[in-house]
Amino acid sequence: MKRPDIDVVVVGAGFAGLYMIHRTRAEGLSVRVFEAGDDLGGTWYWNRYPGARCDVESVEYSYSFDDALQQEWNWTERYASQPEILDYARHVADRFDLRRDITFSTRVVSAHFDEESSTWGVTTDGGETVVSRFLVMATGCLSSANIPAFPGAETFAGPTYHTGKWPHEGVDFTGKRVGLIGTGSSAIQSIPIVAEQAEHLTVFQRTATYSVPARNGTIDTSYVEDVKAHYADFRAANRLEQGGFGSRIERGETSALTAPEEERRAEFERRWEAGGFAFMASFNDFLLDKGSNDLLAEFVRDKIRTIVKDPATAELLMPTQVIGCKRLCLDTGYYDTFNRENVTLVDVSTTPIDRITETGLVTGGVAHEFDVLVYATGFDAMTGSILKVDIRGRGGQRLADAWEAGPVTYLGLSTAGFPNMFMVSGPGSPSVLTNMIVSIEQHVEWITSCIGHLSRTGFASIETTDDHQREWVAHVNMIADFTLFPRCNSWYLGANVEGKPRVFMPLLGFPAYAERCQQVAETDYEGFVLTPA
Ligand code: N01
Repeated sequence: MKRPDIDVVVVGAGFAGLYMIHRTRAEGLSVRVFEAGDDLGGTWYWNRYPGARCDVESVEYSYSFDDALQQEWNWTERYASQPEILDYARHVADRFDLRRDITFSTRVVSAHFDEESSTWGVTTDGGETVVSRFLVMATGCLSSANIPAFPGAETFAGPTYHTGKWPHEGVDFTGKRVGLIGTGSSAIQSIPIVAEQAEHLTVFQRTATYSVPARNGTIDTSYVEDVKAHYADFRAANRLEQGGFGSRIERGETSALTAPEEERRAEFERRWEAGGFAFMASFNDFLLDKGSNDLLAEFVRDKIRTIVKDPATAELLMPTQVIGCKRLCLDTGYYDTFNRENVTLVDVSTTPIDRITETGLVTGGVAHEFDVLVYATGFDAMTGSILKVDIRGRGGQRLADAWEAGPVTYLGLSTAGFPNMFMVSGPGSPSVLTNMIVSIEQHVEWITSCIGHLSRTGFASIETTDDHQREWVAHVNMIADFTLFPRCNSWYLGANVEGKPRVFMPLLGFPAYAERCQQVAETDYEGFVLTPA
């Protein structure tokens, strides 16, 4: 029988891994975190591309578990930049003495379950194997870079970068001709800044994106004072929101279809001027009714027509898909950047990228030349980083095989055949459709209280069943099917990665989900089999 070296091994030292340390210690258990980077911060450690910042307001995108922490930390901008969020993560780690349980620059390569001892043997790229009772994958939803396999990619003579693996020393584009592939959130934030520096920027767009002004700026101190005076209530109200944030957003309670045209336009206009995600809340049915969605989409297209001077470029920049079924982008000067003389937009939807060459790329038989290539091509979302680890459960079954037709989980927390393994914000949980920190706190609290309970009551293992996870996946998809979300080729569906099974992965509706998790815990972990030691 293998004897565990430690109670809990956690993979990843982002916001989830950090909070796992704090809560596991509070349960009186031992924990060790392995982190591939040489410092903590996860998403905010890796995504250092120009302009990287959060699209959830800073007073909300922060931990709520400690009142002194939320009172003492001061954000400087409405939407925090990557360096400031990373500083915050470091501050939290130091304040709660978290670093001593983290092993940096170490990637977990495999985790194999031993049925006899109900333990996980976790092996790192340094050759160390640790035996733990529990394994927690805190690897993040958007942490496995997606770089499409363009023929000839290795022949490009200049430097190449992916937005999610940006060099720590930064990149100086001065005097360079830059090619940038992609127009998602990362591209939309970086394009205006790269354009200011570069001699020329060519953007290769496959799908045009809806973007709304962020209206970022110095944080309003009287607003912060007010939030801080009522922080507990503010957090509690946010946890009752669909996305775990935005309780102070004014939400329209009627359909856009019933509002008189003038009133509707005025409301859209008011929200466009205010900036941020509140734009999607002017009426209540944008993600339920295509007719209503069309009205909002057309408003954004009108804005693009007004902002972008060249009609052909404006036409190309106009998205046609449902607005909101891919993550809405928030920008600072994105569309206006295409009025610059040194920026060219190239459509690669009808003529995909044929190949990368030594000096650029070829699309539709036309060569485009540049010195530097930036991939803003997103991530193998939600499952990519979990499946990069060779995880084997009961009977040596590989997780990659169990998920061959798409990820199957119960509550997004656990998967059958893989006892004592949990995922933080896994597929099937609200995760990416929420303020991630709210979801992370809810998951970490559930997982650690479950592990604490099992330890106190003498259970060796916990595992969900095939039936429960099948029902759960059906539930997640049924809810998505009520909405317009499945209508786009989004990364929520795995549609951005060639060959990835098409399954809607995140669950809509944070409050009902959190309630369900609570009920499960209160009913002796309904849906799980608990095995005594
Ligand atoms: O990635 P994306 P991202 N040929 O997948 C294109 C969060 N985030 O890193 O749409 C040509 O959105 C692809 O085209 P298409 C946020 O949740 C948040 O930008 O698949 N193009 C798309 O344009 C976000 O949603 C923040 O047709 C190809 C782009 O690459 C998520 O991270 C900031 C291609 C990828 O866009 C991911 O955002 C940044 C190909 N073969 C990120 N393959 C904030 O908080 C892909 N593309 C503000």
